[in-house]
Parts: sequence; structure tokens; C-alpha cells
Amino acid sequence: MRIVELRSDTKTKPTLAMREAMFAAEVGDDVSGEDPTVNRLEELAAEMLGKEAALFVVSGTMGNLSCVLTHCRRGHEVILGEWAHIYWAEVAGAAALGGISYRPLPNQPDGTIEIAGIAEGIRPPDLHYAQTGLICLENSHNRMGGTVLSLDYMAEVRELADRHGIPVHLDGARLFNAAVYLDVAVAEVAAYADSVQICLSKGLGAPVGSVVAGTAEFVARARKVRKMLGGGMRQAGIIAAAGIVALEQHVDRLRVDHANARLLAEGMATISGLDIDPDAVQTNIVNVRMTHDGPTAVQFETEMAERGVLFNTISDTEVRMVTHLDVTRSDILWALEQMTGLQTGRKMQV
Ligand code: TLP
Repeated sequence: MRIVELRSDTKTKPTLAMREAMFAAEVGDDVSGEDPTVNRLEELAAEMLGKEAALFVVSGTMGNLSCVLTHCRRGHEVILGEWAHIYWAEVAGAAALGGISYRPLPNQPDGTIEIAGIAEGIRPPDLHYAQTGLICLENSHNRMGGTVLSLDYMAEVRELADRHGIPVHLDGARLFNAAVYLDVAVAEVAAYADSVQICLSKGLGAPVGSVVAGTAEFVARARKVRKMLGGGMRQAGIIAAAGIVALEQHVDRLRVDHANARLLAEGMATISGLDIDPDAVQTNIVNVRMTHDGPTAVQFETEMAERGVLFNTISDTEVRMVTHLDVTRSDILWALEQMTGLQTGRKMQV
């Protein structure tokens, strides 16, 4: 049966070029800094992100947690969006492991947090209050549908944070998607943050891994935190090699994923029971609502899975579809045909 995998861009399989690079990778013990392939990946990522240094980590979750633990002390409070992945889907790691509390603020549909809200959320230096230790942004914004924070917005947050002497961390799991959408170098977006986490294993297609970047001093401390979290890897060049291919070969092609997401959204806008504004789709994530007379999200997910089109429910009334390098334009057209067939059949039954 034909399968179109839209559950996540994490589902990509390594390309032949990645497998060859992994096979040929020169390796050493990365815990003592002796893996030349990991070192090369870290240098490349730091250069692309415009930062002094970078650190290879196992996952986006470990990258974000390492950064939060490096910026903050116990008792600090982190300002972030209520739909920030760090708050919503990373097992409250900073609270559980770091004694750090979160100050979640409402996310706007475009992924921003209102500047006035952040300003209000920053704690004054009162004896009773927690100290605001960090502001976290996410770009592109996963839960809000792959929306991109503008450079103007990033600059506003930076300016506010600087006025209060608070660092900014950027969860850039899909930062390259954001940069491609904005048509700027990824370093231009990262410039507004003190630390940034990028995922190699999402749209860039590597099988494993993320990178965090910042000043050399910050990264040296984050390296120690990574060790504490059990993230010191040995001959990690085997997986870092695929990460290098991801950064060298898979950035520009993200445009294809964005075009496919747009095509998918435009097609779904014409299918009964589904409610979507194709103009709201900016990158590779498509969130679709079910109309009140349409199927439930779970029903739609289950029935489409039976037809080979896989995606995830994100609420009672909403599903998420994600395009990536293992999904072609022809896959999108086929998926749309399946959806039209299902919805037309449903209407005829009524
Ligand atoms: N996102 C995944 C998971 O939620 C399953 C997905 O499918 O979108 N930041 C952002 C913005 C993310 O979207 C994710 C993962 C992470 C961090 C965490 O990365 P990993 O999964 O590598 O720990």
C-alpha cells in the first residue's frame, strides 16, 4: 500500500549520501574532544549560526534543557509561550531537574508572545519574587502551525531583554525553515538570541541529533551540563557525519517542503468538512480544523490512516500534517485525492 508520511518531519530516513558519510566517518572519543567529525559539525553549525561555538547533543529536548540549565539557577523563572515546545512537550525537564519554574504566557496565532505581556511577566527585584532568568522564543513555531517570528519581533524581544539584563534562548528546532521563509541567512535570525538550539533530525533529514550554539564560554558550560545529563557521547562522529550532510545539502531544499505544504493546504481548502486558510501556511507544518459538521479529528486521522495517509491529531478538532524530504509533490496530490474520496463518500452516506 502507498504510504504518505505526514506525521512529522522527524520521520525522515537518512539519505544515501548520509549513509555513505556515516560509513566513511572518521571518529574518536568525543567526550575528550577527539572526534574529528563531531568537531567539524560543531564548527560548521557555529559558523552558519553566527555564534562562537556549538555543541552536538542527542535531541532537541536535550539541547533546550542544556541551555535552560546553563542560563538559569535553581529558583529562577523562565518566560515562554504556553505553546512553546519547551513548556508543552519536554516533560517539564527544567523544573524536574533544575528547580526552575516556568512563566507561560499566551501565544498569539502567529507564534509570538505579546511584547507588553513579556514586559509585565519580567519580575521586579522584590524580595518575594522569583528572579526572571531567561526568555525563550520558538521559530518557526511548531504548535501554532509552523509560523515564523519576524526579525522585527525578534529585535523587540532582544531590546526588552537587554533593558532588563535577561538572556534570550531560541528553540530553533525548525530555524532553517524560518530562515528560508524569511529569505535570510540563518545567522540573521539567531543573532537576536544568546543561545540557540537547532534540530538536524527534522526537516534537515538527519537520523539523530541537534546542535546548541552561543558564546564559547556559554558552550563550555553547556558541555558540562550535557555531561551531567548523560549526553556525553563517544564515537559520535558516526551520527554527526549525517548532520554535516544535512547542513550542507538540505537547507535550500526546504523550499520544496514549504511549496508542498502550501499545495496541501490549497487542496484541503476545497474539501468539505475541513477548514483551512492556505495563506496562514508559511513553512512545512499544516494545521487543519474540522468544521462543526465534519468528522472529528480522531475519526479523520483513523480513516485516512486506513487509506495510507498518516498524520496526527493535535486537539479534538484539529490535525497536523508536516511535509519533509521523504514527501513528494506527487505524494501530496495522491493524499489530496484520498481525502476528497473519503469526504465525498461521507457526504453521499448522509
Ligand atoms: N517536535 C516533535 C515532537 O513534538 C514529537 C514534532 O514532531 O514536531 N522544539 C520543537 C519546536 C520541536 O518541535 C521539537 C520536537 C523539539 C523541540 C524536541 O526535539 P526532539 O524530539 O529531538 O527532542
